[in-house]
Amino acid sequence: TRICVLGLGYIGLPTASVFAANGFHVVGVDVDSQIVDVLSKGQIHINEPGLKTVVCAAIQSGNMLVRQVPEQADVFIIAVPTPLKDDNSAELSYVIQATESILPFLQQGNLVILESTVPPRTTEDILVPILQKSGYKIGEEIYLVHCPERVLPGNILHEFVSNDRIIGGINDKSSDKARGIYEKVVQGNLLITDATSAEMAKLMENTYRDVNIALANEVCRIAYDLNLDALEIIKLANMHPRVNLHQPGPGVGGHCLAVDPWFIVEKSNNAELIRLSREINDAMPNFVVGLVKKMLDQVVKPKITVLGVTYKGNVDDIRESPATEVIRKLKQANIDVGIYDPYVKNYEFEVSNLEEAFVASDLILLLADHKEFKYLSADELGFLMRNKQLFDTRNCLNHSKWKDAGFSIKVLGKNNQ
Ligand code: SAJ
Repeated sequence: TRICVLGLGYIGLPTASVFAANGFHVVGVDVDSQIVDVLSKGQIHINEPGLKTVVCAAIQSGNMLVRQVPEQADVFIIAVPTPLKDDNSAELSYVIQATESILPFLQQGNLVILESTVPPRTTEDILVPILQKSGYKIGEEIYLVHCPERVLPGNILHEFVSNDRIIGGINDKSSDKARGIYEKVVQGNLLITDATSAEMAKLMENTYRDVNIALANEVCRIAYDLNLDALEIIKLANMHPRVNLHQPGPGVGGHCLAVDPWFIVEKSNNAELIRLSREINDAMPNFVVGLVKKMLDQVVKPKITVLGVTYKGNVDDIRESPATEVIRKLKQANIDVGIYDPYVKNYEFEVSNLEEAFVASDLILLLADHKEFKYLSADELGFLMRNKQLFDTRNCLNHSKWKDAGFSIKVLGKNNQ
């Protein structure tokens, strides 16, 4: 079986290489010539545990080719980005372009799989009409499913294989065809439904998490009003067998939770809690900046060291990262900011080396919980600083170590320290 994967990003690249590693002949397609160049040389443009090995093996075995334009295949998998437009609606142009790009190569019996996350009804209302232009009967001669990805960045390869997978066909024949492909590589259950239910179920997974984090962030803010420790309260409440509050943080980022709930808001006026949760989470960077300003109100010309700018720990992805908003607001307040992040090279702000980021600093502001930060030397870094203050918004460092080095410690949510 020959598979053509369109889009070689965080989802498309693991998908293409895992299928290739399982014996499928895969053509990976990306419109970006730089990505095609890098992959052809056996390098990868994404930092994801284990991915380089699988991609190299796939390319060296000859099972995976990388191209800038699609080719004929039995199965086409569309895994291109669906970003948010300024008006908070879905930017579907990449999905539309990718679908149109396969039209000249479609043959009777082909299966088209949309993996990109999309607003409900996109498969039925947008993909079906585009594919009809091929002249084939969609559902009878060309099969079509929405099969949303569910993998967690940082653990993609494991989750790709072991998670259950939703397969939403535009008809039963389409779902059957897709099941035949995924059962070759997925060990989890394959859950068959219709395309629109699959779209909505995917969006609800990330919305559930976003709403739950908004609740945790609200507890965090209430705790500041009441002089309480929100983290302790969440921990205690979670001892109840049916309660699972998530953790507060400096905001919710990434290409999924910060984006997907809007795809529901776009389609229904009844998505009130969903919209409010987005707004609560989007307000967290400003809340954190307010706390930082209080910590520095005695300091003339303050400098802050930001540790970690990615949207969460142990990934290199800066899309929708709350750190960007925090840094922008700090700079607007004329606060000097030194940034250290071992995962990030290209960023809209300058990322320094460790020493530059810490020298003459008045406060360490930890925004992403990279595992490497646990091993930083509190003594040596404290020696470089002007004032020894630490604000840990992820509650991830060993605070007694920093305290012993003379730091005063604040943790987001613990207002009664
Ligand atoms: N976050 C908190 N508090 C928490 C958990 C997370 O503030 O208790 C923040 C993180 O710091 C980050 C954001 O939320 O900024 C999102 O991180 P995440 O680890 O929750 O999720 P993602 O965006 O990396 O991946 C999610 C996953 N969805 C769910 O767990 C329901 C993943 O399975 C999806 O495949 C992925 O979205 C996707 O691509 O849709």
